[in-house]
Amino acid sequence: MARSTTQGGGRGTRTSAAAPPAVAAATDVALSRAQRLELYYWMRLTRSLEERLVNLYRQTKVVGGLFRSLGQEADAVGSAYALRQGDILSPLIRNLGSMLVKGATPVEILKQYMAKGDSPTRGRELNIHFGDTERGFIGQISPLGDMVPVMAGVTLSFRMRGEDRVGLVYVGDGATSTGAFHEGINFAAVQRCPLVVIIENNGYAYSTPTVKQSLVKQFADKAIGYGIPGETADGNDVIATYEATKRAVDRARRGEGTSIVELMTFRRKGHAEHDNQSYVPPGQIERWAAENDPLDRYVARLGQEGVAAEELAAIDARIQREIDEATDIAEQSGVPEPLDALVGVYADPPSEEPLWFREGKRAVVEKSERPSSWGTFDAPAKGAD
Ligand SMILES: Cc1ncc(C[n+]2csc(CCOP(=O)(O)OP(=O)(O)O)c2C)c(N)n1
Ligand SMILES: [Mg+2]
Repeated sequence: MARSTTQGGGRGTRTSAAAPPAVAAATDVALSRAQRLELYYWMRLTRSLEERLVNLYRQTKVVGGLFRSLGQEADAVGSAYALRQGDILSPLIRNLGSMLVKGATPVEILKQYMAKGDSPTRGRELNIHFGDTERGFIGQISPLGDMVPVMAGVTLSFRMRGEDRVGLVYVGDGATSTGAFHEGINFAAVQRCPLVVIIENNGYAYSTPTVKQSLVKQFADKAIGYGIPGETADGNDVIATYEATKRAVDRARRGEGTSIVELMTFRRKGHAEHDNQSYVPPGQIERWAAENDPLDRYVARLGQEGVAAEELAAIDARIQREIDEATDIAEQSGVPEPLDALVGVYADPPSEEPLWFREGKRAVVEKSERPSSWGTFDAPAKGAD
């Protein structure tokens, strides 16, 4: 087993999500100064882009729900940063940062959230439900835990083809209670799939706190049941997150199979923007914001390492410019065409000539213009049987 750290919690009572974990001293030596600044860029971009989405949501320009990763930016960015080009990750709704690291662009994200006709899924899916295997992120499906068996299959194919590639799948604390999680991770473990399972322990699944989700002390302890390494890391420390994930990624690439990495963090916003979090004990959100904000912590750390405040301000200004430009472009796009709903879903639409309901000529069109398999809507003639 790899090192398994535990934070907080007595027997059967895991309190870790209720209290910010202690700030651990990091021992990172591998990341260059440019890479450390890059980590800052991705985290700040994630937060600022979501703040722009909140503005658009309040202007009713976002179609559907808005899911925030406020306070979880380090966990998304640090873990995705441990992958190489060619590796594949499977994000969740709170992994905007991971997708940005893997090459998704702000303009795509904005168009997708606004369901524009030229968004990645042309309005057929919302928020960050889209994928691009070339860039290395696959489209998520909503049933919790189901991406674990999907990614077991993806990484089994890497292994069978002898490819030097690794997969990473994100699951929330809530998703660990599903059958799909268990079946997928067990299969990946026994097949020695090069898969890293990131459990984002953010304290809640909708309104259910982790203590009502599972009695394990840490979710990484579940690794014992699958015979694989498990490690818990401070998910609000981007360097610690990167390092823990990198250890698991390196093991997978060396042919040592599947691992669990549990990242301790906290969901500071509701499940989505509509959720007022009335079920969260008073003071808990404020405490995480004041004492354990991943960006505040990283800014303080970069300052100690000699990065000037002006350098970070220049990155912030660049991000604002990029988001403003992306918003202008996204706002100019139109809505999808109705027929886009049929294209590329299961099969292409029938190749027949335009049908009566598309042309508005129902009364004059013969029944035979419709594919026979579609049936007819004609009422029987009066007096017929
Ligand atoms: C099998 C299944 N059950 C219920 C849901 C509805 N649902 C969507 S997100 C969610 C909570 C997810 O919590 P968690 O896995 O901890 O992820 P988080 O939202 O905290 O990132 C639920 C219950 C679902 N999508 N799939
Ligand atoms: Mg959760």
